[in-house]
Amino acid sequence: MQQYQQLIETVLAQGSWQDNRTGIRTLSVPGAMMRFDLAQGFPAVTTKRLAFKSVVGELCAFLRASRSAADFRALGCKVWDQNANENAQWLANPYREGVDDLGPVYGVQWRQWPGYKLVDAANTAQREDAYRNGFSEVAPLVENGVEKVLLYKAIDQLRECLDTIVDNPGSRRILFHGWNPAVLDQVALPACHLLYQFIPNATTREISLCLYVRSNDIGLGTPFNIAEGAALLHLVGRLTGYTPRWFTYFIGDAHIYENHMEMVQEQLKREPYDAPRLVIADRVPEFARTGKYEPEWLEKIEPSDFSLEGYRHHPPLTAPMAV
Ligand code: UFP
Repeated sequence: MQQYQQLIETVLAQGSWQDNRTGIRTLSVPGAMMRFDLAQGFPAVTTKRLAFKSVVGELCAFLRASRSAADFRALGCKVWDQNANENAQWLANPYREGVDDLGPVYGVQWRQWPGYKLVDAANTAQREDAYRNGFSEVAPLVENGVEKVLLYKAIDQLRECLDTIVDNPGSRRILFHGWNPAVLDQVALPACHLLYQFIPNATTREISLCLYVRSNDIGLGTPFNIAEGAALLHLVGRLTGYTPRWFTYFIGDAHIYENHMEMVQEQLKREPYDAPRLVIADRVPEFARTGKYEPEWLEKIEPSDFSLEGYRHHPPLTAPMAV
């Protein structure tokens, strides 16, 4: 995780102060990248303690398409409580469905992206094709005097990625997106980590991930998001028969909050330790060994199925999260 320290140094050296909606200024750099070789270990921050249980709890909640902070808490992740119940703008949002509701955040888009198609009612070839692909009819309607049918499908983008990794690993279209413009006004927080592209290689049997994060809080968010993306890549590799390899992490707005300066400065003084190893429990089927493809494990996986082996870290550091 020397790269994390380098990122902090880059922002300290090249960043500009910026105001933002939280009221806490940030030192920001537009555009940054880190690339981790997972064959060398798991990219857990070692210059402070990584909240690993919270990371894998959140990941499990996303995989189950949760939209309630209560579900996240039940899985061991409390980071959503403030977003759900303390942000005045969200509390006043007409789409909010009560205490703990977050709206259709991350996992809802990953697993149940609301997909619509409008086809001519008379075009049976199009309608039948859509039905074969899992769309169903919502309503007939008339557009410019032409009779149409509105079709709907909750698209399981992540499941479709896994299917493609197994069936067509040469594809360069294996990605899922968390940024759904139609629901930006309905969520407690628009997606920060939002574009995930898997790149399997059928020759080496390795799988890599490119992740794009539009806005990243380097003090608190980045170590969390790196660990979560890497854990997801490990899980996807396990279920599809590939060894996790390169994890490339792109940031749009890379920023350090003013009240996190002490925390990041302290981390620069600390010498990073060797990376730990991520272990996924034996009960989660290893496609490469069993030959059985069982994508339903995406919903069944529990935080306790993930553990870090040999995780040595410096004492914990904390700072307030900007909401
Ligand atoms: N943030 C992260 N990672 C996340 C997440 C939020 O770094 O996974 F959900 C931070 C980035 C930013 C703030 O500081 O939360 C989101 O604010 P905005 O939507 O204004 O970019």
